[in-house]
Amino acid sequence: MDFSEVSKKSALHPKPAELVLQYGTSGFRTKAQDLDHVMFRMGLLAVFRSKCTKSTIGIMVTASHNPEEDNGVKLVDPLGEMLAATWEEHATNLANAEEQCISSALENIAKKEAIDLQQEAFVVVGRDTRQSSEKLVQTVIDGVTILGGKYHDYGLLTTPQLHYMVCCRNTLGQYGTATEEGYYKKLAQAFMNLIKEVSSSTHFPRCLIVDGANGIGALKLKELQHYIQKEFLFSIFNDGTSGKLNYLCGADFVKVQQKPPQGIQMKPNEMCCSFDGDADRIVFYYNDSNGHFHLLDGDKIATLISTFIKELLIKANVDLPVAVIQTAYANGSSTHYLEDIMKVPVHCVKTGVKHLHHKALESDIGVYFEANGHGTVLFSKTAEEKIRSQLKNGSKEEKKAAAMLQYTIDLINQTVGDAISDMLAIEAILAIKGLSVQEWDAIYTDLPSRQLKVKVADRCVITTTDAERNAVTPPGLQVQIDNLVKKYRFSRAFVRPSGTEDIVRVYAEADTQENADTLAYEVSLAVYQMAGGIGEKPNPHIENMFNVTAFTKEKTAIVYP
Ligand code: G16
Repeated sequence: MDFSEVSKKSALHPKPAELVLQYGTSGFRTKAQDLDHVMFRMGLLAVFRSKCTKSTIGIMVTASHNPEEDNGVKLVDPLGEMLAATWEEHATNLANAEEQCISSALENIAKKEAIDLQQEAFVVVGRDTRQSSEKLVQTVIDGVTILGGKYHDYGLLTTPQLHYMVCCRNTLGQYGTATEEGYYKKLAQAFMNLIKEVSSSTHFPRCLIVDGANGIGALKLKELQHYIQKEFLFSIFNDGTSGKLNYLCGADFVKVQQKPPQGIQMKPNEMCCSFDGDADRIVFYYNDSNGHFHLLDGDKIATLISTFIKELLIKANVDLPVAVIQTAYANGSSTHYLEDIMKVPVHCVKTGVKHLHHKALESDIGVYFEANGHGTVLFSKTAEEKIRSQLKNGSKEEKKAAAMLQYTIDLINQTVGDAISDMLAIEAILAIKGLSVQEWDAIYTDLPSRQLKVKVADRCVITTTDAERNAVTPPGLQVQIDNLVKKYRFSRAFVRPSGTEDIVRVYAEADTQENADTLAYEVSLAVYQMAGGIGEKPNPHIENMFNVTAFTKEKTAIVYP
């Protein structure tokens, strides 16, 4: 095929000199002004991927939790999952190819993947509320059309909504109807079916305070409200009408800073939640009567959901294994509770939902959540069939539990972590189990933890192994971390280069908040000194370290049985 037209068009979307980008944890992400060429080229790549898989492919323009001035792009594979790892290399090569090499870069991919260039291609596109997103979508469409691909532009969507659309289209509607209305109706119906089982009507309507991170999630939640009016009322704060996207609000802010977002009104003991900028993450929290902040993150969500599913499986008399997938960020107490109390196998994988999703597929029921609130549940075909069969053949009680499992399957967005779907699932589970947020929180007590960021000249100097729990390079860093960890009880720490921001992330946990904070500071200093730190040196006063502005209250030490 002659790619000369592509080359001509590509010249209108020039690559900034010397800019090299990597397909990171979740696609490309950097300052919006540096992304025009990437968007065009990802339009091209999506057409190739569509031809190769003979399926619809999705492109989401978003930088999720990053600041407003950043942007990014995520490619969505046929069943709504993240782009196949083998294609990430093609994406990186294409994004970094010099202008005169675009044709040969495309030819290489076509050859390597044996792409039938005559095959039709279809791409669906969505975008978040960032100012830069609309223009960048136009550039994506330029890339798609120059290669003869057809497209549908959904306009404003949450990232999980786009994943859902892709899956619906490729399963010919089996997964749902590929419209926003289809999405809302599916979730609302499943939620209402599930809560029908709640005996007392005093639990309704459910009311929840939601921090929309000034992003797309707030808009979409308002649309969902029409479908779910009587059962569930949302008070949405940070809805984008005045504040700045992800600024002092949103799931990432709340999780990392361990404090409530600005711009919301919290009463004591009232449950609140925060979405991130593209609504694929959620965390819950409340202030107790003494004003102490309590965070219920992805680990607590995974524990509650897996407990609920396990209990229903027993009631339905369906024998299916449940596994939980976590990352190194999972709080030690959660892993201990899941493995030793709940007796659920737990697997630890690298950060990035693509890794968790992949591992979860190995289990009949795979519950995966990152501590940052990004996650979902995957049910294998076997699992779905066994549950359906019990719907027909079980006793009355077994049928009821099987029906509830079926509604849970419908409620959960199995394509990717989805703040809206996860929010409904948690609300339904709390109502069904008659649990308050305090009772949910009390299932286990988190070990105090701290996350920090360190700026270095080149974050790639840090490489890791063992699901990112051990640093391989720079030499000597891990020995240093090990020595620091030995100073504290119940302690653990690791470092890894972020795949979405130009920084190194540091995580530490220990028996007290003070020790976790000190350990995080000491490890940050080691990173700064041994991995080429730039800018201000890490500061022993955590509140002075960038992006961390306050201490959290002292938490009690954990004593394991
Ligand atoms: C993305 C990924 C998540 C990951 C997060 C942070 O989230 O989808 O799996 O945990 O980035 O990644 P890192 O620590 O490498 O920067 P989102 O919500 O920003 O798309």
